[in-house]
Amino acid sequence: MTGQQQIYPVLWSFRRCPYAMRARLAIAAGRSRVWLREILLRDKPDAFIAASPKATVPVLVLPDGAVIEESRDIMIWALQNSDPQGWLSVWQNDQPFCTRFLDHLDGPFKQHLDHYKYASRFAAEVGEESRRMGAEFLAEIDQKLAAGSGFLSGAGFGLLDAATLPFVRQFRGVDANWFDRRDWPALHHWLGMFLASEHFAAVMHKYPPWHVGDSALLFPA
Ligand SMILES: N[C@@H](CCC(=O)N[C@@H](CS)C(=O)NCC(=O)O)C(=O)O
Repeated sequence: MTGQQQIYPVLWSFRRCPYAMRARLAIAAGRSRVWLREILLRDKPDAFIAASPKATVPVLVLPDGAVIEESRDIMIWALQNSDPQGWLSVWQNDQPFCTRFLDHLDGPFKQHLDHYKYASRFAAEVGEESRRMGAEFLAEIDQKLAAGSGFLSGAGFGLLDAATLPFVRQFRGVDANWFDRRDWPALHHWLGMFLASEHFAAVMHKYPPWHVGDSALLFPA
């Protein structure tokens, strides 16, 4: 296995992590190939921590030893390698807009999502308030989708859609009944299409956690 590991980068991943999902989506869309190493966040392998002491997934280790440890950078790396579906065009057309959008998504929105999701750890009103604040961003997304092509990335599905949808899915998962009753038609359609898509299915296979000595697992399969 070590000979083969020279050929492809290693992606440290966790199936249910939305950051890791967006990285896998871009890798699969770009038809790059990586050796996938699934980990458990509660039992991180020493080799993972050695590769990236910050110890968050996803992490991509390139054959030359370079380490990419931010999900957006992994997406961009994958799509700069190969982008048959034009996912990067939104980034190439307006990088400042993409950066602002992703900063809001990964910053305030993610924080509201976490407070909403883990509301029981906070005072009761924190969950309610976080849901309200998160919902403001979701309503903006609904309007953007409705006003444009039905996607966040210009004419078609692309970088911003793939970067955002795993988090919207997670927000819905907290209380699907509440979510499905919101008046966000374009957003419901966009999320529904994604969840039913081959793109999504292709990155959600279940893999056992990696252990030293395991044979290498090629992703996408
Ligand atoms: N900014 C990072 C965030 C990644 C992140 O926070 N991932 C979570 C899992 S969803 C994680 O690894 N947390 C570390 C832990 O739970 O120990 C990125 O975009 O890649």
